[in-house]
Amino acid sequence: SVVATTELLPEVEAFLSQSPFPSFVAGKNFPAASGQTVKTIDPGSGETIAEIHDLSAEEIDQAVQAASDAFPAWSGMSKEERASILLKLADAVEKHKPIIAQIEALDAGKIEAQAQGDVQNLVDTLRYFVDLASNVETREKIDSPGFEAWKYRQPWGACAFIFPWNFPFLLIGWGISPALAAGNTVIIKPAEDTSLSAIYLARLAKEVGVPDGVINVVTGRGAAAGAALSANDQIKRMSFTGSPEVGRLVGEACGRNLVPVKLELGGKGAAVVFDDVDVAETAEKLVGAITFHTGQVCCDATRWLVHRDIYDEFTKECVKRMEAVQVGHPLDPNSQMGPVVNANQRSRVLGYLEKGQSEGAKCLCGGGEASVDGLQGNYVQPALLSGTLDNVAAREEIFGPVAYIATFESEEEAIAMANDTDYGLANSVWTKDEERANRVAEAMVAGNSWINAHNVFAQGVPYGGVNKSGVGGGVLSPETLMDYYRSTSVVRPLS
Ligand code: TXE
Repeated sequence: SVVATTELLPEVEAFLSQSPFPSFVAGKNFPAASGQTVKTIDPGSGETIAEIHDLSAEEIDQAVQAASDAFPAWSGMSKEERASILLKLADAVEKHKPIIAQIEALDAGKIEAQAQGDVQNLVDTLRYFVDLASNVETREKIDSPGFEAWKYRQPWGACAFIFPWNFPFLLIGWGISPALAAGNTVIIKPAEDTSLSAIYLARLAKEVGVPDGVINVVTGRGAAAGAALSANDQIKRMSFTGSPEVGRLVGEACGRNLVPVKLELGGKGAAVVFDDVDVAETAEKLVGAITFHTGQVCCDATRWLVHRDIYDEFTKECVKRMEAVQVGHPLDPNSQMGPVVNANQRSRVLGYLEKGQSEGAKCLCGGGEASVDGLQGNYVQPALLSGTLDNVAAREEIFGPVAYIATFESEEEAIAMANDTDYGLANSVWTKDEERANRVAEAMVAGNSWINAHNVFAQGVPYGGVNKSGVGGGVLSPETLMDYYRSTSVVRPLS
């Protein structure tokens, strides 16, 4: 058995026993002709749980062809018919939630209850965009004196998506839901560490009647399969979520082919904490945010900017809570925080802790590997560093449960500190003063500002980054849906 801490659902055992997993293209299993595979490891136990096929560039092109071939029939369907198929998929995912969540927990090292939330999020996102698309006017009249004019909207064709390993299933929902609802077909490239839930979804889609070729999943290494997908000039749109380094490569490839691209990249968010807050409650929420999915969250608050007068009390409250976090296997119901995704990521986190301290930061708690009884997982302790913001650990994205705390005296100084970053994804402000909260929320340069909260999302509220955190518009909103239609202006002069 894979983990000692719990029994797997029989459906999950049965699914995993089918390894090695081919990709899924044109409604069929799609193996790599080379026979090459990539191992999928449970980050909580270090055990190999499955293997996935590693597709070649040529095979990636075949998958894009399959998506292009499926486009005329899918886009030609009535809105109602398409909606009913997609809603069937949403229902089926909801019904299989415990199975998908357990696969995701094992594959991505995600606490099972959180994985269930991710699965439900895909369901809700899909329903939201299907509903929104049903109200989009295919022909929208344009008022222009002397002309009869209208906008004619159509989907683009085959849209490609490259996803990271931190929210494998949820991000698929954010990405493909608007594309499919608008009538596009999709090619999904999940991260090589976490491809299982995507494969499960593609198979489920086939079962509920999503036509072959509408949802394709291609698996394999980023540098080969991912690069081939971004370099394919038949895709009509590309969406990438992941590191800024790879985002640049994907952007360059799409630029050469003149393919529109959406990039959702990293962050180094700030939480600005004023001296009028309830200190214990704010500490509780911020420790909860930085330990949520082991800090592998791009919109996390990783820089905690705290008013000088409450610094001592605030750090004491945070340390107490960080030290009490129960680290353990994602399928153990007692665990509050799981492992990081792989050994590389653990070295990265520990490396930043070391570099940060060698540049003068003080480590107030945590800062090492965590051991979980009998398991060889990639566990780390939540850590709190303190110091000045010129430190490497305060400037670069660590992507682990590490917060960096610094002090400020005035509102202006806090805003300047929050904005002193190349990133611009998400920040939060914490104060009982509503006016000040609104002012600071609007003054911080980023796609998202939260007030007395962090990491809160709703379908309909745009989410995305500015500056080095992202380009091409965000996700989750009516604007996102419109990105997945091209429009033709039709004009007839009346005289
Ligand atoms: O991400 P990559 P990695 C950050 C985080 C993390 C670091 C490295 O700081 O520590 O990135 O993570 C595919 N052409 N984020 O290396 O490489 C790859 O297969 C095309 C933040 O895992 O960006 C995967 O599907 N595709 C981020 C996807 O890109 C390529 C979430 C993301 O992998 C490719 C993840 C290439 N040349 C990491 N190389 C966030 N902000 O949400 C790789 N890929």
